[in-house]
Amino acid sequence: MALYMVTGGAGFIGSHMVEELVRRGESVRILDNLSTGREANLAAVKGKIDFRHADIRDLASIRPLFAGVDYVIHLAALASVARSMEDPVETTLVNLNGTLHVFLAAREANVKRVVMAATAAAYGDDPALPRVETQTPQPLSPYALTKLAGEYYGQIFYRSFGQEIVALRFFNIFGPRQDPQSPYTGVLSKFIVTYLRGTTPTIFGDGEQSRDFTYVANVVDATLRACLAPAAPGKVINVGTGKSSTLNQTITLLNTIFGLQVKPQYGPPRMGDVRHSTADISLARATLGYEPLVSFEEGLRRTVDSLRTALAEA
Ligand code: NAD
Ligand code: UD2
Repeated sequence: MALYMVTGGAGFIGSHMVEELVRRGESVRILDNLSTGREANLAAVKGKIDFRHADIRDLASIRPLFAGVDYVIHLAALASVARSMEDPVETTLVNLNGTLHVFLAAREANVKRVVMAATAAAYGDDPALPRVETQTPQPLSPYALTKLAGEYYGQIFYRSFGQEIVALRFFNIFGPRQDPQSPYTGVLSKFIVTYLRGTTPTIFGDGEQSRDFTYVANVVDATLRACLAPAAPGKVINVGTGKSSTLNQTITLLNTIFGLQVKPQYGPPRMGDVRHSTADISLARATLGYEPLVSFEEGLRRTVDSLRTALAEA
């Protein structure tokens, strides 16, 4: 049994990561300031985890939390393009300074490996598709830039100190507990809530923008593989499904799932938006032995069921 620290473990992706680690019998310590995460996300593992309310912006306060930790899964961040356009300073302090603090504290505590959540946003609008890790990044938002800078810090520390750090470029992750109440949440959570409440989904732009929507179980599997895979340290690795859907196609699929004929309303495109995004997952397959476990359609059906239950119980 190893001790895993999950920063951001009370969040959407983090809470699924924690649940799977507990299911596997690992020890888990969570570092989270509950700024967007919630302890309710951890209800299924109550009493089985070591929760520490802390802020990665404060290096001195988080240092002691790394004692005895074997692996760090670093998810804590302000995870929104739109929010970063509104407040680039706050996003920089959390995503860039905070990530540097996590890497420093991990090295001082002799943590075996850090796996950080990076993002497909780093690619920006490079016309080449699917996205390959060797493409030149073109960040379009402070969010994308700060996550990319975290990748660079990881590579610097790996090359200079041999610190084992892996960056996983998550594509568009969705699933249960992606907070439908947050104005910054993922588009699929927002759309599903409109279907469940009988309101109308709004598409920013013409709806032909595409995303590699990746169900959360896939990213949990890839991340836990990256903690142990021998060839992963020092690398940046895409995690997606290798397939993409446009928002218009997504509305058509939701209409099929709900048996409705919902017509979205269309608004102006959003600043900082990427037009198309699809992952090349060859490196994840070769380095991690990763293979997507749950398809977009199956993941969407599971998420609809989960949100229907959550809203009914609210
Ligand atoms: P989330 O907002 O649900 O989770 C982020 C967690 O970090 C929350 O629990 C929040 O309370 C915590 N946090 C934020 N600032 C903190 C701070 N200063 N100190 C300590 N904890 C802090 O978001 P998510 O969608 O679960 O994203 C998790 C990670 O995955 C982020 O790094 C995000 O950039 C990355 N990512 C997400 C997606 C996606 O589609 N959801 C895609 C690519 C990358
Ligand atoms: C980016 C990253 C993703 C992740 C996320 C933050 C890319 C390709 N992806 O996601 O990896 O890091 O940031 O966690 O950069 N939209 C609507 N209507 C709505 C809400 C959104 O049309 O009500 C559109 C939005 O303008 C965008 C698309 O849906 O074109 C996806 O938006 P999102 O916020 O779900 O995620 P995105 O792509 O910004």
